[in-house]
Amino acid sequence: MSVPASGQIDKRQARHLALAFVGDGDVRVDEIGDGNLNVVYRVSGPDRSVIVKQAPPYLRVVGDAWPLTQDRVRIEAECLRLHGGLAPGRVPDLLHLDLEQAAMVLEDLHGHTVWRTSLMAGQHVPGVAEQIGVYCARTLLGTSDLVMASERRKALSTAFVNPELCLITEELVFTDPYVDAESNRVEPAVADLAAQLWADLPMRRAASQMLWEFRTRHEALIHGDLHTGSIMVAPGDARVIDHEFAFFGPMGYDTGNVVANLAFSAIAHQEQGHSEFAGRVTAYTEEFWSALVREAREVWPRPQPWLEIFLADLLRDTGRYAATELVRRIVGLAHVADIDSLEDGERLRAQTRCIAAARSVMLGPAPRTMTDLWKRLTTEES
Ligand code: SR1
Ligand code: MG
Repeated sequence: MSVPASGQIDKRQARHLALAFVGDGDVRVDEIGDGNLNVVYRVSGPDRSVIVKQAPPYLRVVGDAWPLTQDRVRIEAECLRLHGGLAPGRVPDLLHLDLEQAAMVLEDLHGHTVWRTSLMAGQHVPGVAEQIGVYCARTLLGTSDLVMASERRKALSTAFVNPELCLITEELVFTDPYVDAESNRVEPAVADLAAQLWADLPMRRAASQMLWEFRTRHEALIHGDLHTGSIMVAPGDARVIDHEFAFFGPMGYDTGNVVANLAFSAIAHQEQGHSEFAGRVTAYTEEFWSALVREAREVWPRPQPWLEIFLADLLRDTGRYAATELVRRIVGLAHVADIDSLEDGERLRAQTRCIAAARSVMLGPAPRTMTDLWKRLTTEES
């Protein structure tokens, strides 16, 4: 079946792709995606339901004006296979890949919720923070030169060159939020905060150094967009989705995204007076980091006596990348619902705290522990 002129598959084509998996008969197709990049359908048949995810040759939310490579589907599929092999059970099953239509058929995680959604609702989902810590340790160390055979890693590095999606991050995370760029979305209430940031030379210097590191530190095959909207959860079962930003980059970018997005949740709940759930989010962060450290000790190559240095460096980078995520979600193009959904006064306080916390972590001393980092990210000012 050929791709339509729009470059976006329709319900009929989604049904066709899914038919072999859902059973012939009464088949229903619903468009369910609301993401920035792709088109997502749920196809339900007599036997089961599956997800059909397709990448049009442009950014879905913008359309033709922002062309984008469809090679992102191949990268997502290959990363799903590789990360799924290293961290079994932590990604959805890839049932079928159709490169011609830039589409995949995936396991439907219909009992799961997007983690951001359950965090915003204050729902406790046990076990998932720990599983994400294990996922990060296994995928990051497992695709690094510490664990993966050098020849295999060099062969893989060309398959994951991902220039167009990296450029999105380079611009939207490390560049535009630090200047008065057209792409930024700055609410009038935070205009002064944004102007102060654009005049803040130490912050601009730190962000441009991190842009350099993001471009040049090919440490591991990272997910590349590991916020709480890229994680689906059910009690005791976390699944990581949306691997299209994957490339060989700095490990701390993934761990920093996890921590920053938990920080958005904690800050938003604190501002709403939900101190108990904010405390729960603090516990998630500790569980995430302890599991990561525990698993890193398991997979660490015994002959290399610098594990403690590695962990200290990763903690520092986790803080620095968390800081850039905090900044870009307040003054950059793509915001987070945890903060944007707050009422005016609460939102302004949360936004101000995010920028102040980012500054303290980006420019301050390296954190000694996750507890130390988390306090600097989330402690309420008196
Ligand atoms: C224009 S794309 C905006 C954001 O959506 C993705 O999830 C990435 O976070 C990207 O920065
Ligand atoms: Mg996504």
